[in-house]
Amino acid sequence: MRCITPAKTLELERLLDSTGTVSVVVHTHPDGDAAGSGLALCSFLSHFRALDCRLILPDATPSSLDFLTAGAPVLDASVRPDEARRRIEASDLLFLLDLSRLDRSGALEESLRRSPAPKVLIDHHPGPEEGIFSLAFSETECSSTCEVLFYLLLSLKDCDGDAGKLPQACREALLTGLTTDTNNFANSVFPDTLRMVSALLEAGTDRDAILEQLYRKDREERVRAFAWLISERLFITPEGVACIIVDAATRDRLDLRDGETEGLVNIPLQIDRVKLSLLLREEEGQFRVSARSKRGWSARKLAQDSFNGGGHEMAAGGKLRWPEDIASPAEAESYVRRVTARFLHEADAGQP
Ligand SMILES: [Mn+2]
Repeated sequence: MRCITPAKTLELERLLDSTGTVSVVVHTHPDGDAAGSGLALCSFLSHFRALDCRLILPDATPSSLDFLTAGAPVLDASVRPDEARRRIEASDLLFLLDLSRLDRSGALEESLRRSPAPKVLIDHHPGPEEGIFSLAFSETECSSTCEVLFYLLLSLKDCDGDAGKLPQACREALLTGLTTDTNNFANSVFPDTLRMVSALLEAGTDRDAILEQLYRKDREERVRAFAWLISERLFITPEGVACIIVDAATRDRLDLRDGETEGLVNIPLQIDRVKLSLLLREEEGQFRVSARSKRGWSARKLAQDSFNGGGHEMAAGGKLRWPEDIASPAEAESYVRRVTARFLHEADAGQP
């Protein structure tokens, strides 16, 4: 992996040798890759270095990840904000994982900016923030932050390239993040991604058990809600943009809990004529937007141009606000129709 050089690995060794209290911070609405990479790093540092390492989550993980977080050194800053702030202040080394800019850490941003501790970035998003990280391991041509972290951990003297030396909890967390970020190997799979999986399986990591936890433990209400939303709320524009809008009343009526719309945005992409898929869900007085695209169309550009966001080429996100972007939530559909029609006409015009 290009972002991991002997000089940077040495610098990380030096930072780890002179630290006692470590905190790991990930992005808001932590998914399998954020929580998985954070827990894998904590597991590694406490196993090999006996460091006091805590994962600080800006808010809760979805219940599908309970099997990872149960019993782990995790602090949810939305539940215990003062403790999270004090913990960051007391840390002499900070890791930022699965985010490229500090504002992705939500309410933790201010404490992080104020801290004089060295900050190490490990991430796979484009455009890392300049001037804030002492050391950055940032690579976009890979599956996940877990993949960057895996190759970084192997480069340290503790395992000397042998994945079999990683503690079991570390290996499981790494494979979990890789699995969720690739949508179970449907996207962002590179040769090194499969080499990593081979090494983890050879080391005895139980992939079937992870799949069972991630994909076969849903609440019945969630599966029925997906079916209802696809049947009743999905619209597809003449240009081939699929969109599902979940307002707060609908979410409550369907009893959809935090994180339970994860994955819904991918389903309309199964339809032949759909080029781009959008999911808008109302949260804290705005719509959070997820965008996915098929090859040849840029979810990232659409999120940048029209939804105050960005991300990966085919998997991006953003937000739609009122009154800034639309007059009221009821206008979300007409906004989506208008901006995506323009976007696709411009994209078609730009194609050879
Ligand atoms: Mn990720």
